[in-house]
Amino acid sequence: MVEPPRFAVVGRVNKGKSSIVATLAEDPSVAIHARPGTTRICTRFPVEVDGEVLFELVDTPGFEEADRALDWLENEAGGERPARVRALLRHFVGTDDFIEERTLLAPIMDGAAILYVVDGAHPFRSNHKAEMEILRWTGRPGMALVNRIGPGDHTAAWLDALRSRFDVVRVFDAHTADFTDRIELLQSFRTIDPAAAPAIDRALDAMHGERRRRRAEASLIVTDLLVDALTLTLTEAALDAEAIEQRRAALEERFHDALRTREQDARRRVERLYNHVVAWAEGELDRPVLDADLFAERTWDSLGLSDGQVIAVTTGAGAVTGGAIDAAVGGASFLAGTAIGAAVGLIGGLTRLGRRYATAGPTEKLGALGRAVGVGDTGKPWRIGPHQNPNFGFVLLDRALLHYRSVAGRAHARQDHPTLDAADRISAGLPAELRRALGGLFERLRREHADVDRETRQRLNTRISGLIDALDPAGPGELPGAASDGEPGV
Ligand SMILES: Nc1nc2c(ncn2[C@@H]2O[C@H](COP(=O)(O)OP(=O)(O)O)[C@@H](O)[C@H]2O)c(=O)[nH]1
Ligand SMILES: [Mg+2]
Repeated sequence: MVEPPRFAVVGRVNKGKSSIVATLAEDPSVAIHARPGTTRICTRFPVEVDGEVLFELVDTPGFEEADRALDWLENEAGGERPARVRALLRHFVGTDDFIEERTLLAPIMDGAAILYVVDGAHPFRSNHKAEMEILRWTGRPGMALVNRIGPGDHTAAWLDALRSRFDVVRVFDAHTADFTDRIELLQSFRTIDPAAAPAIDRALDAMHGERRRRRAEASLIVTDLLVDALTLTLTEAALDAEAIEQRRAALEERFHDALRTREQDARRRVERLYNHVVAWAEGELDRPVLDADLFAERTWDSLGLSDGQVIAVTTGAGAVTGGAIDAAVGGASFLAGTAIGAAVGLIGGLTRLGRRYATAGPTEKLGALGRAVGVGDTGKPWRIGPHQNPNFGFVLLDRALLHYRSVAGRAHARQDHPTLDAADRISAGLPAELRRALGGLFERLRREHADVDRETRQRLNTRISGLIDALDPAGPGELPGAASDGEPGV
């Protein structure tokens, strides 16, 4: 079996070495320090797929005394350059001299390739030359990465200085690098370390396979969420209509909470899939990762379909229309009945769609309020749900896709919280045919809520996986073109 290649990430303290390790290893547990740390040890981070180590990254302490170490190499040691570096490692064993240098050079002399990290936000200074020179003396293949921490930009000067000393020089941003950047970085190593090429090729294959597997898994998670949320019903004890009305707000909250929980669970699963689960500190896990709550008005104003598109989808699919007016609850966010019943017509439909997130059904329609399992008879339990708003599935889908895209494209070095790009109505930009297909499937789920057939689930998953593939920041595809069907966009 081929040894997995090893890369030692070296440079000065606080230049983003650990951040680069975190991003390349997809490991948010790498210690990243906002202030110069005093790590004096190397830590190895293996990159594995299916239990096989593909390559290994070594996080190292920063250079401290490069000038003096180079001076020693030049004047005190003898022999070939790599032999002199080895002599330095041996000579100071058990002393406090050159601890950082010896610690970071050890894995390199032991066969690791070099990833030299500099901060492009700060100027190149001649005292960096000693570090580069020592690394060159190791005789190991090396690549330099310019990572910018902060607003300054001295990248051009750095590139000049680095190109004369390293086989490959790249700009690599630990905070924004995505899967494609990581792949390209590995590919560069192929060219400078031919001995490692077969192992790197296998690593590249495995990483692509893993990325595909994750997309397929993410599609299933989002499909499950939609099926669960669109078919959700709760049962409330037998109460008379008056008692139900009094508890209306509480019931709605209970229903919404159950939906929120499902959404949160799906998000956690997607985050885990992409190794992001530990990025959120204890306690913060409960906080929605993307700002607005599922039932915040802001969410409904900026996601899902426009009212006009909803009408088109529902009429086109013969979906929510069709006479099931028995239990209209006026665009309410819960309870049985149709948000826009057959009799409602376009104008009424739009008015009702305005009430997207809160229950506002008139009291006289209370009979609909839970469409009791036995249609409102006292003495029988009430059924709450499924959610009747025809836009609900689209809002949920948009939120799931935005969350997925932000997680799948997120560098593991980042410690901030991702935010929702609320301006991005993904559903609204899909071709009308696709919107109608999705609307039809959503309606079918609502209708079959008690017993969803496999085929409906599979058809939904096919559509979702097309979207997931297209939205993978490192994925193979583009989203189907923007809507061009002349339907009202607002
Ligand atoms: N904005 C930004 N900050 C970064 C980047 N890389 C590292 N940092 C920050 O720089 C600081 C030092 O990073 P760290 O990886 O611990 O540096 P190390 O001492 O070289 O291992 C941390 O606060 C990081 O969050 C980057 O690409 N962009
Ligand atoms: Mg570090």
